[in-house]
Amino acid sequence: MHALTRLIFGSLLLTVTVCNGWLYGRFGERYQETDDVSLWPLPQKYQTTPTAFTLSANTFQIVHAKDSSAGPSCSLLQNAFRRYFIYIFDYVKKHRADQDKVSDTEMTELQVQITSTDPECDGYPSLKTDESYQLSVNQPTAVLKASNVWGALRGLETFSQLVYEDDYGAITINKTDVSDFPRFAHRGILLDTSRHFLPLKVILANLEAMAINKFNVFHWHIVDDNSFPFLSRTFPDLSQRGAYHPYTHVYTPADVKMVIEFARMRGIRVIAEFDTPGHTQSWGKGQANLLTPCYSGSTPSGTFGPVNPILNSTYEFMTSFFKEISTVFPDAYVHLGGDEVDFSCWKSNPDIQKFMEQQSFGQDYSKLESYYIQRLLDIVKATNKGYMVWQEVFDNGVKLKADTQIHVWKEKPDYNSEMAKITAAGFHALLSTPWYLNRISYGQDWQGIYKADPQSFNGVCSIMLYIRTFFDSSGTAEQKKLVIGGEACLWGEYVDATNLTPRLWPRASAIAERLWSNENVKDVGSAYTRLIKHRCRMLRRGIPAEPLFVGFCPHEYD
Ligand code: CP6
Repeated sequence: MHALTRLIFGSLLLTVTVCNGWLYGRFGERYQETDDVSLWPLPQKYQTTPTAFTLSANTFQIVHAKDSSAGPSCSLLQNAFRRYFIYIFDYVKKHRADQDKVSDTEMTELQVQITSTDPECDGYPSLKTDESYQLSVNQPTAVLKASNVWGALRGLETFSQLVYEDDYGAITINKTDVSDFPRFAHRGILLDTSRHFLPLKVILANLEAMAINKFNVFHWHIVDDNSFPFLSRTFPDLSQRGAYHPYTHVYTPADVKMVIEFARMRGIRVIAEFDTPGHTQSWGKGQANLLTPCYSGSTPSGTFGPVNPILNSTYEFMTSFFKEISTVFPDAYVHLGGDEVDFSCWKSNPDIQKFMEQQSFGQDYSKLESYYIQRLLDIVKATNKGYMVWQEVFDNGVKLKADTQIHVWKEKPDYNSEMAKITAAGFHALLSTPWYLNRISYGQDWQGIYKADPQSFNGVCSIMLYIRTFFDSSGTAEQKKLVIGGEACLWGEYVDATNLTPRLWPRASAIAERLWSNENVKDVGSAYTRLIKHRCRMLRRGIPAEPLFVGFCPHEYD
């Protein structure tokens, strides 16, 4: 396809997007878009030129720079080099024979230079990880600089996105400079493996798609009411009796290890959620006396409610259980849920009623919920983990550790005021309300998803914010700093391996750009053009992402 070149100067953007575009002007960068290149999510800052170089699979290499602190013993990088080499050349190999045209403008090398003394090859990414990188594409070598492997992974993805096929089918990259870093540190996707079991390969395929979109947190909503697929070594009966199937529909310790390592290789944290005291029906099958017996009148009805908060045995169980969890999942945070607790069963139970009286809780069952969560938080704190919780825990006034992350999901009250309230109280907040991808509707719902912003709770545009912060230092900017990011949620009631990937992609990509790119990047028209190409790229990489609208992809039936 003809490579139409458009040059848009930063100053033009300044006049077009009056209050939002000023950052472009200040950086003074200019854009060149071709029909073939499309970066997603858009880097913070980049400058590209019409000067084109060619790449050949027989000569091109991704190598460690001489002065890099990482070398061939860094298996994380070796593995990433191979992945991106294949993405750059593999589909070409399949479909073209004559790729080795001699060229005097050939680019033969991408040098990867890790600048910090500790490259973190064998470590895990965290909330504090520096994911920034600088990429300079030039002939005969391109240089990718990052302080650690995590930034290098992001830069390799960007490099691979800059490569395109020119009009004659030659693998091409333009002279380009990129300086990039994420807007938010927490850019997550929630998958739910309780409503439907998700085979390991579906989870791994979506971790790969996440890396392509620069997501960095896999929020694993691993168990819930419907099934308990997590195989606990301490309490094997939980999955033996609580999973949909005791052997085929469980995640063994080896499976969990594989997910964590596959994610680590892509700079993705795995945060497991063990949601209590509600959403725990499946726990009751393998752990006697854990759930509250419900009563009808003065006799037990045979059904069970939330975790029983009045028994010591409950807290002894939770202590052993979360001790195991703290060793299985290396991330510094665990998600403890705490959402949607149904009080009717607690209300029906005479022992609970007696306890409510003793504690002077009156008829306020949210006090009982808080009592439970408070004790649970102390248990988890003792395992040296930080915790995330759904917003109800904050709404109910539970005393929380200062570094607690509050996860906003409810429609009411509106998420902006909830985000404002949480950050005003000094807690870290992350947003999911507008990003419930399990909800579907006819048309281009990605646009509304794209427009939502975790920091929209204060000020309408950046210049307003700037003026406000300048004259009023009462904490607005401080509040915004407490927003760590957001998560796309794909709840599993209507989703299994057959429809998960196309339902998630490219709709989650809209969230990826919101959470990575500069806050000024919000033009839906420009996003549409790039997202169509990004979706075609995902198809080419084997991810069955659904179409945005009518049209076709080059290579779609190759
Ligand atoms: N499961 C759990 C769910 C949901 C939540 N928690 C949920 C609520 C509303 C919608 C979708 C999902 N299925 N454990 C809420 C956080 Cl629309």
